[in-house]
Amino acid sequence: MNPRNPVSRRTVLSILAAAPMAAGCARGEGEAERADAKPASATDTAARAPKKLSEIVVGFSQTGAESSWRIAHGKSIQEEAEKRHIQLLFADGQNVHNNQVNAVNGFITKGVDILVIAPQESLGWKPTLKEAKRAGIPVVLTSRGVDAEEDLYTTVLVADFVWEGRLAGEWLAERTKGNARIVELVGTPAADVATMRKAGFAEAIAKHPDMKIIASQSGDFTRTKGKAVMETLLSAHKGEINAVYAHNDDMALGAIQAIEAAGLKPGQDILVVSVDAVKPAFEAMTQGKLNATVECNPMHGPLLFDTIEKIVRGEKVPKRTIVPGRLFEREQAAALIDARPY
Ligand code: GYE
Repeated sequence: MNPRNPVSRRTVLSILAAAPMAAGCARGEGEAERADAKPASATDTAARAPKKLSEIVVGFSQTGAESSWRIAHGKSIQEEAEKRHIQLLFADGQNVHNNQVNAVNGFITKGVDILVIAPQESLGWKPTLKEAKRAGIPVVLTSRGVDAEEDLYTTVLVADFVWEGRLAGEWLAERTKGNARIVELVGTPAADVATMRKAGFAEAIAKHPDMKIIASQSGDFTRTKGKAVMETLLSAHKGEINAVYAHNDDMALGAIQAIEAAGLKPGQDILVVSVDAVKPAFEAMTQGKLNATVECNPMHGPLLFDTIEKIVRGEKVPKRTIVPGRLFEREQAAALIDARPY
């Protein structure tokens, strides 16, 4: 917490000052952020420039702490807020959608200046987003999107999740010469990222008639569930499985434990490919247990606060920013592991 900005006094100021900013944002939003739209008019900009950046309060609702990716994401945002002396109120949703909705509603009542939401689930946000819009509080989505009209939020910072799934599928097709019996460990099913990583992978393997998903189950993006699901599937499909596609590294790492416990060699008897490229995945790659991972960069802090600063200054921001990634194979891991930032 920034000692120069005690919440109690600031909250009152925020509520008073949020109104003009809100009116400007609510009006300009949908159009102002599109690349082809005209920038907000001078009047709009003036109307919504009420404060110094050091005076704003950002309310951040995080999904929870399900994965190494998520920890790095939250840390990047908190560190960047501190660096810029911007007050950040942090609410840990503990991976429960309603906790997040309640936290965000609380932030709106408090009168924060900006809402940052990393939504656990994509559905069920419309009433809260409408309320934020009515109160004139800009909403920045990070790490996942929501299923709601575009004018209900200002901008979204994500990766191309369909592309990630497709890349994992294409890699597996190449490695297995189009012949694989695959277990898919799905992320949180109500999250857009899981749907999209599933769709991209399905699209890539559809071109190969001998690539079959023999089981597709959710491990909720956690290592514990990834391991438990893999244990069950290994005994249900004894001797059949020769590849795992996990929607994140944590579930892949759990699956690797289950494969070893079953007396098999992950990375050899069963190929494992996942998404995120966190440091523990690089460790598994150096040990030969994970074959490949598609990078999904969690370091959203600098981009997020650049975006917030633009919004506060009344500048145009794109409706969607795609954070780029790439695929890493285990052969590259040893040379790169020390430089991995997360
Ligand atoms: O890949 C996974 C996390 O939303 C992009 O959520 C994020 C995903 C990430 O728990 O590890």
